[in-house]
Amino acid sequence: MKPDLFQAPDYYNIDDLLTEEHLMVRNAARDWVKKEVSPIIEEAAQKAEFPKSIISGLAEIGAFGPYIPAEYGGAGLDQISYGLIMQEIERGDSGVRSTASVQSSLVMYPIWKYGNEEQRKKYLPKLATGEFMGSFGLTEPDHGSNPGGMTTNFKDKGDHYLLNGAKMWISNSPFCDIAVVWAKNEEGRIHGLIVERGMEGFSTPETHNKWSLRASATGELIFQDVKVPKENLLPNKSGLGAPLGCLDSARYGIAWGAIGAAMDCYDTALRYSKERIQFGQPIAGFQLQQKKLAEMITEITKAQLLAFRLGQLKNEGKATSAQISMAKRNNVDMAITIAREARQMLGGMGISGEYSIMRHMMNLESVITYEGTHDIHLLITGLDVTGISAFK
Ligand code: TGC
Ligand code: FAD
Repeated sequence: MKPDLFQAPDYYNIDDLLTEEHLMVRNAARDWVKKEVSPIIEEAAQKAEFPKSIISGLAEIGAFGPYIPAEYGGAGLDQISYGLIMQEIERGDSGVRSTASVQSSLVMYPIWKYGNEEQRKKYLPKLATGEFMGSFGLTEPDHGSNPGGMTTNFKDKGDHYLLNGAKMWISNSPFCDIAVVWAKNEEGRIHGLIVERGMEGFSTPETHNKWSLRASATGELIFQDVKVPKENLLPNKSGLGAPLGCLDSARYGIAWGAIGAAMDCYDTALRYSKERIQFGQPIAGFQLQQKKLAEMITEITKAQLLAFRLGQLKNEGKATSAQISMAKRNNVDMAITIAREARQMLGGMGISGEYSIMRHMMNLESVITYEGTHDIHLLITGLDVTGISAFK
């Protein structure tokens, strides 16, 4: 892969809106990605391997639990810092950002928000350092967009719960130490359970042959009469709103992360187009190429402003789920469109692993699907503005 010469676009001087802390956190993540992710990520993606060697670095830049309080090992940062970290990591690779999103928003968040003090103390510090890695099991083979239909279930056996069912498409599953699993009790009420690797009847087979998110490990979570200790049930929230609340936090991070992937594609295409000579001049001088670049920087700037404002609302505790859906949907769509256009600007070189664009483009096919598909988020906005659900 070519050396990482990334220069972040900031057309509307959004850096002026950031605090010293935001800039420090963002720059630390940016430097780390350049030094530790860029040199290894292409090979990891080609081999379809999650590069475990970066786990400790992710922990050091605060990517595991950025907004979790320091008393539990988190970085104690605000929501804009969290977003900026996700942006920088996804600038490197969406799969690496996935690992951080799952760990922070889908594993640490529910333990912090819905767990008891013992659970927080037992798991959060180890998750923050990466000593424990987590996964989040909501999706099932027959229930993706409609998680409320899940069939994974647990029965009260007196001194323990007996868990049965299966989850699929689970990021981090093949190597996770713990899984936050959503399952129905005998009354059909959804609860979160912490399942630990090593529990009898619990297995995590890897899903192979992915053309997308190849540097992230994806797999299943299978439960065959798994005895889960009663103290592993998250006691403080139940119902579908519990997992969906975690998704709000992860979707917010993705709204920022997608900007990172788009910035990398734009920056690569801009540099390439100024250097690539055809018909005796740099292709950047042709109107058709300028149209692509001008539209890219316009869309990136709009996405940055959307994410920044959403971050302010989140910091104030005012961001609604529907606002988060809009930002996730818009920013991922923006990024995938830019990746496709940027790939064309590199001509044949656009499909080569010498450049990051094709990897981003393929990764974004997962990002536009997981955490709620593009169409599901549109329906969430539709419901919000009309008051009428078009899901069912
Ligand atoms: P609905 O009747 O609308 O809602 C059920 C209950 O949930 C509440 N609720 C929310 N609460 C918090 N945050 C949200 N975003 C919420 N959305 C809804 C709602 O108020 C209600 O509460 P209550 O108290 O009245 O019971 O549910 P529905 O069955 O009609 O479904 C609605 C729908 C389709 C929007 C929802 O289920 C959905 O978002 N589907 C998409 C599924 C999804 O996003 N799955 C993601 C799996 S995890 C993943 O992809 C991780 S990838 C990680 C990575 O690698 O980065
Ligand atoms: P389906 O729900 O079957 O949807 C198929 C199509 O139908 C989509 O286009 C969808 O938009 C459309 N559709 C569905 N319902 C409606 C409707 N009411 N109206 C209109 N159109 C509709 N899940 C986890 O729980 N944890 C993870 O860590 C995780 N990681 C993932 C990693 C990867 C790489 C991928 C690809 C997925 C991951 N997922 C994870 C699962 C992901 O959240 C689901 O794939 C996603 O929610 C969509 O579900 P589905 O694939 O079953 O598609």
